[in-house]
Amino acid sequence: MTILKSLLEQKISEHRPRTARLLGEWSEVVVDAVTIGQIVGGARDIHALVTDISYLDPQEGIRFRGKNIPETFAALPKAAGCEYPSVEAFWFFLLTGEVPSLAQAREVQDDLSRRAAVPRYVFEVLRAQPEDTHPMTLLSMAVLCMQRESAFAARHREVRKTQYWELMYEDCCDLLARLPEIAAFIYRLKYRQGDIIGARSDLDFGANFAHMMGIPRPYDDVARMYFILHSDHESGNVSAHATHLVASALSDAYYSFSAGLNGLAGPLHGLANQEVLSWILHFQQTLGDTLPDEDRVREALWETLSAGQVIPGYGHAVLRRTDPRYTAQMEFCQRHMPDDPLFRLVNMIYRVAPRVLSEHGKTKNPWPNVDSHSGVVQWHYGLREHDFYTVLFGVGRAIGVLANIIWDRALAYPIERPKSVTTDMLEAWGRAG
Ligand code: CMX
Repeated sequence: MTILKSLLEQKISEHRPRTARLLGEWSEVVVDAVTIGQIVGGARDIHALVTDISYLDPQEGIRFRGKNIPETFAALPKAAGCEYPSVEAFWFFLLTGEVPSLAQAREVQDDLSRRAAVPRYVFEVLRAQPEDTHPMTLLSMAVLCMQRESAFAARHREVRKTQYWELMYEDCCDLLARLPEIAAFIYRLKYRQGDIIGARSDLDFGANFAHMMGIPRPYDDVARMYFILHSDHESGNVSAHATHLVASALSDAYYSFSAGLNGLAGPLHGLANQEVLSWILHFQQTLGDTLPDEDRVREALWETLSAGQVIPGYGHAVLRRTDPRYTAQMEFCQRHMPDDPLFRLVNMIYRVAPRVLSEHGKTKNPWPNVDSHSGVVQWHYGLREHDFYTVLFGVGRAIGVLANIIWDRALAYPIERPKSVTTDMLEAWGRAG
């Protein structure tokens, strides 16, 4: 057994009594009240889910296992010559809450490498799709068609419920390990005339992805940074919640993650990073190469708002400040590409948009989210096909949601089934005050 799996087993057995106590002693303790506004308004802010993998504070942003983004990057081990920790180190950290040594991270890398071979039929399924199929559809399809490989689906009836997590762990590791090759295949099939670059088993997750994409250094570090930043954002966002919801029916990791990807493909969620780039490029086309002044940016923002559109990459359902995932990418750009014209334009928009959105007066959060910066970095390193950007988000998101569904099975969380009511009932409660 790997160190990761045995440590995870230990953490799970230490944690189980806590869940048992919550259910046994404190089950009836009231945590939250629910208003009609929340019932009609997308369950916003209702405290109704539990995860220990990450927590999102509205002011401070995300913490992974208690560490904010700079603390996470500083704490996790980095291989020689790398600016960012490996995805493998981060996977160990999310699953166990413990910072691995470089050797432990390397063991995860070897384990994932052994699992990474993508079945041939996946490539055949992808090649068979019409040329204009969206890359997110291809990614979700690739994940879904591997469902026949699921160890959980095949064997969960043969084991005790307390062992379910082990089958889920096997599936999640297999699935995670295959994603870089699947994503890079989709990219090169669609945008590089099918000129596929084979995987290398000696490289970590980020470096292997960069290699298969055909993009030189420092894109390996861009990939590590990007996947870690997009991994998890607690449990209520659409992709995490959809994955958890589907898994709660004892559906396996393939069914569950495919569902999460389908949610990520919505323009109000992950697809926003594609929309941001389209919006900025459209704006840049009308201006030429010159950096616009603040008045021109303000005018363009108002044009979008007056057309009844949202400003993509701004606003958030939980956050009420600049997203620290935005800041982390901005700092990367300041170090590596300070003079990039798109980076300078994004900075200019950042100076103007929060004020415009505040004047517009609708959004509760006028500050940028992660999606308003992600495309700039990708564009700079030559990845200019922006309908691919959400696939990158999806590969990163796998790390968080797959860690979550392993713990869901370990703690035997039941099938999710909130109660719905009718409009008549809400009106009656409304009238009664
Ligand atoms: N531009 C214009 N209007 C905005 C806005 C924006 N960026 N963000 C919110 N609003 C509007 C909403 O559309 C809503 O208007 P209506 O009352 O007419 O429906 C109003 O402000 C209130 O919305 P809110 O409570 O502030 O935000 P929600 O929790 O409902 O929605 C989000 C959150 C992210 C969907 C929304 O801010 C948005 O559409 N942003 C643009 C798309 C985007 O960047 N999405 C990516 C989010 C991060 C991610 O998940 O990847």
